[in-house]
Amino acid sequence: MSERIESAKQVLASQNIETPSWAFGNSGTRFKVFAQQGVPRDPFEKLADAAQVHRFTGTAGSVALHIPWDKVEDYAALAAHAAEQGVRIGTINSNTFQDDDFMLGSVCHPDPGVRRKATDHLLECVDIMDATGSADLKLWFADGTNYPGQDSIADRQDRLAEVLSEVYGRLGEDQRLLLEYKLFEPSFYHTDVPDWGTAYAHCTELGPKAQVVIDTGHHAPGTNIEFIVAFLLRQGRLGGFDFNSRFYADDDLMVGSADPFQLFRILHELALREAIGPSSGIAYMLDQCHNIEPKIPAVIRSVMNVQEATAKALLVDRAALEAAQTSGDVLGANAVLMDAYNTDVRALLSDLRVEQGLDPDPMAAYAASGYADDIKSNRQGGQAAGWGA
Ligand code: LRH
Ligand code: MN
Repeated sequence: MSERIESAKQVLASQNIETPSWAFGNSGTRFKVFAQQGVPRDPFEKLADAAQVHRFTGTAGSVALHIPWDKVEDYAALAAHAAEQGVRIGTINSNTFQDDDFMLGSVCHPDPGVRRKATDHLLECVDIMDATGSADLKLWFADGTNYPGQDSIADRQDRLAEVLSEVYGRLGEDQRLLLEYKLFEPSFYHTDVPDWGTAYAHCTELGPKAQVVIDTGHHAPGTNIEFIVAFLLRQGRLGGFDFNSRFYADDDLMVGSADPFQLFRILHELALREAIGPSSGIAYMLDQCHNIEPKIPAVIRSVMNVQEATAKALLVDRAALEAAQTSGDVLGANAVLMDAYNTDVRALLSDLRVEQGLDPDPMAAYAASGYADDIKSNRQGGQAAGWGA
């Protein structure tokens, strides 16, 4: 066991969980956005808040941006600011779901002029990647229909493929396109990229620089997400995760808060294939909204939840598991996994943090830092950041 603990610590020390700039801004539901005090007013302040998560966890060294929510005059200056804060700019997220012209779709819209507008936004996002040094462009499309007959499902796939091919052609040597799927919302009859199969098919059609992103909140209830993980890993098409959790739909709650066992099962499939560390090429990202809870502590807690699930997955006795699996020992195999899941890894992670020169308790350390009070008192005036929906 001690050997497994030491190798687990090495992998955990290499883990990076990318935080989303929009998690630090105001967010809510169609019913209400409850504004919070001290919320960032621009991308520079969002990066400063994200840097606090890295400061206390040591595991959140990159921050995903969302365009235009994080639009600035000088992206190189923003990247320099990130470096000063001890983090770097990661994935660039496009947004073709808030412009009035995109009511009937963006890249799948019947009107070629609207598709052109959407495509130009995606190409602008690649220009921003060149300026920030980002490798990944993440594409999620709200595109779909609300009523049967509203549009041709097949024609929309042709339109999507055409746009994706143009954007793919624009990517630089070391850049990737990450395609995210979602079952429904805001479209309620069909969504043009509704599931992993559709995303996978478009990615294989495009080429090796196109990979699939799994947002853990984007599946039908009861979906076995770890199967999708194992399948895409085997195909070499798993580009990344948008981690969050949900009880019902795309609730965007803290990862691991609704179903920590599911998160463990997902990390188990990744650990089995040594696909945890940065060398795996898998972008581990959070995609969450903290509608009623304080935002920076919520992101710190989320990073810790991923670390705990990862640590448990790395403690699985692989030899015993394989022996039980090959001998058809159903209960034995399940017991090996449950032993790891039922292992309390909090002491292991506290020790690791101390070895990394960090406070063993990131939540308490952040609370004691006084940062929360500072931003409440210093961030007076200006427009608090949000989704601007
Ligand atoms: C869509 C989504 C997508 C983002 C948005 C913030 O539901 O998961 O990843 O662009 O949330
Ligand atoms: Mn997402």
